[in-house]
Amino acid sequence: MKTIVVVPCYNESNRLPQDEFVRFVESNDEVAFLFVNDGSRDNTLSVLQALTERHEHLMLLDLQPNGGKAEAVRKGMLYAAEHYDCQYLAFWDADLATPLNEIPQMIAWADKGYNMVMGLRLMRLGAKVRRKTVRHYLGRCFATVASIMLDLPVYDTQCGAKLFSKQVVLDIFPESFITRWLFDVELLARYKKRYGPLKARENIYEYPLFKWEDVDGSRLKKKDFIKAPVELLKIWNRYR
Ligand SMILES: Nc1nc2c(ncn2[C@@H]2O[C@H](COP(=O)(O)OP(=O)(O)O)[C@@H](O)[C@H]2O)c(=O)[nH]1
Ligand SMILES: [Mg+2]
Repeated sequence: MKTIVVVPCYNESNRLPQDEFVRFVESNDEVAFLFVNDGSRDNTLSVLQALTERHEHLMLLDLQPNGGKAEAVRKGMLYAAEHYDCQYLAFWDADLATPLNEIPQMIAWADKGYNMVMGLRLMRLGAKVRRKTVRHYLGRCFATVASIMLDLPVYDTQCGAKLFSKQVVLDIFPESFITRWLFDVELLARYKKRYGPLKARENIYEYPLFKWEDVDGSRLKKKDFIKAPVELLKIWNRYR
C-alpha cells in the first residue's frame, strides 16, 4: 500500500458515509484507511467493526477513553507509520467534507516531491467550495493571523485533509500536541522548526480542492473560536 489515510471518529455512527469508503478502496488498491475510534459514546465502534470487515484496506484502531481529534490523529498516524509499509500517510475528516477523490490528486503532488500536502479550501469561480458565510470569514481571519504568526504564506491551516511523507510523520508527530483544535498550526510550527523556514516554503504544498462542503454536525463550538487567539499565543510561545 502506498498511502494510509487516518480517519478520526468520534460519535460518527450516523454521519459516516460508509459506502463511499468501500467504493473508494474497491477502485484504488494503493490506498487504505485506518479508522480511529476515539472513545465514542454512541455505537461508532460496532459500526466501524462491521465496516472494516467489508474490505482488507479498511482497518480499525480503537482508543479509550476519548482524547480529542488531535490525539486520535496523532496516535493513528504513528500507529500506521510503525505497523504498515507505506510511502505516505494522511488524515481525513470522517464527514467527507473533502471528497475521497481528492486523495489521488494529493498523492500526485507528493509524488512531485512535496513532503507535506495540505488541502486548501479556496472559494473561487468554477470550483465547488462552499462554506457557511460566518465560518468562512472567521476562518479567513484566523488563517491570516496564523500565517503572520508562523511567518509563512499559508492560506488555510485548518482543512481536515492533509498528507505527509512517512519521514515527516516520524519527525513531527511523536510529541503530544498542546492544543485541542489547532494541532494543524502546531504541525506547521513543528515542520518549520525541524526543517527550517526555507524548506517549509518550498516543500509544503497547499493543494486547492475542487470540492469542499461544510457538513452539518460539526463538533466545533462557538467557544472554540473564542479560545482560538489564546491557543495561537500558546503555540507561538511554545515553538518560537
Ligand atoms: N478522535 C476524535 N475525533 C473527533 C473529535 N471531535 C471531532 N472529531 C473528528 O474530527 C473530524 C472533524 O470533525 P467535525 O465535527 O466535522 O469538525 P469540523 O468540520 O472541523 O467543524 C471528524 O472526523 C470527527 O469525527 C473527538 O473528540 N475525537
Ligand atoms: Mg466537518
